[in-house]
Amino acid sequence: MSDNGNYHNRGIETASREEIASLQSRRLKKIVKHVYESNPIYRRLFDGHGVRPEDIQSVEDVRKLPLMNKELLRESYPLGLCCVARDEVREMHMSSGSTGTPVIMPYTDADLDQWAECMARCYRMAGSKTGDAVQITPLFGLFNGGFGMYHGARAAELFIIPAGPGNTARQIQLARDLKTRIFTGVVSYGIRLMEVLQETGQDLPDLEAGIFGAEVFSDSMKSKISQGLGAEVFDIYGMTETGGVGTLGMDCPAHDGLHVWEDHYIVEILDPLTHEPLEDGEAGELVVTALTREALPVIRFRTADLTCIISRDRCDCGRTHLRIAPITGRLDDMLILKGVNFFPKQIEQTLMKIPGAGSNYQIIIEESDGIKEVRVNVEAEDHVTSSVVARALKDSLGFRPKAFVYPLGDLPRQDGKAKRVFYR
Ligand code: DLL
Repeated sequence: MSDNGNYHNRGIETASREEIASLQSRRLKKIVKHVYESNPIYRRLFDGHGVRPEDIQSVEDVRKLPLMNKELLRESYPLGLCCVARDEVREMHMSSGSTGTPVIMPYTDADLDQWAECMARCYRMAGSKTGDAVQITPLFGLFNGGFGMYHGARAAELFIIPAGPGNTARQIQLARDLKTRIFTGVVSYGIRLMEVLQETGQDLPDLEAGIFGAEVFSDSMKSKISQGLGAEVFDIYGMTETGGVGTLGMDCPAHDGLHVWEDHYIVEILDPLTHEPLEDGEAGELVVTALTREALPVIRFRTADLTCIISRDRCDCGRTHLRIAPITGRLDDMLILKGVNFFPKQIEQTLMKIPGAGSNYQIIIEESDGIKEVRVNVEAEDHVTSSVVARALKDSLGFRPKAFVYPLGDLPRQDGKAKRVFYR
């Protein structure tokens, strides 16, 4: 299916809006029937909402279906929502469950192909060509990042270096020796790689693209990593519940929003409180219906991720699949302080614009006697003072948090997704 140029599947990636809508309608009907007939939890959910598979005839009918959230997936741990026989399951991944019971995502053979297809489109969109070396740094394990990037790289016919995380000095050596063209990882790993390159005065002469995601990614952090690596950086999106990394898409070389693979997913943006649909351009909660997965297709899944639809027009890259804004944060990440609502991403965006500021930071919410204060710790070069940081934050947030500057390399780092917000 590989294509010349920057498409993995040119026909579908550039299909007209009418073709996409008609495909979505057919697939929605089929998937609703599948989950209803194969899983008692789905059947109860639909019956309780007074909707039957026959009521779903076109893509607009998606709004007749009930919403589901992470809680339902957790309650049905381990495989309660699985819609295929157990002997059809070939692989599983699991979300870390930092807030409670984990969620298991089972995959059939066809699901693994669907995942690989979505990921391969992302690789091609980032400019990779058959035989290019890709260094995959997310964990290979229950986390979906490593294996998803692996399955996709097989489909995109890349030369896979399954490095996993850590040992950055060795990763750099490998990348130089094997002429790595694409680095993939969680955003924090992109930062780590950039820092070690800077510390050791090395570069990666063959690197063309960095594909990073799994964490909130401000534009200023993105351009900083791009400069540090000397490569174009892409923001890749996906989650365990939709089938993993890359399933929901990535930005293209036009870098004007993330293309969502609409032949595989219907996305809606809803008001998080009223669940009413929002207009394009209005920010709200992303709700996703998986159209082509077999083992556990989520239906109107409330992701808790905040974004908006930027455009449904054909993009400069030629693709027609709609574009969403980079994720602002999760609903539960919103901080309210001194009457101001804000997301950690705004703090990141501001810090990364301060000349001399490093890439590692922490946001600490201190609460005493019901009064909340925010303290921002950031690594920076010697000439950056805490008052410079506090002033920059005041200008963007509207109130002045406490700011503390640490020498570069002093704040703790962890493998995998970085923890940025701490409560005391
Ligand atoms: O983080 C999948 C992934 C792996 C994406 C590697 C990109 C790279 P989960 O662990 O299930 O899966 O976490 C999913 O992470 O609901 C978002 O809140 C957040 N997230 C994922 N990608 C992005 C992104 C993987 N590009 C949760 N920007 C999602 C912002 C992201 N947040």
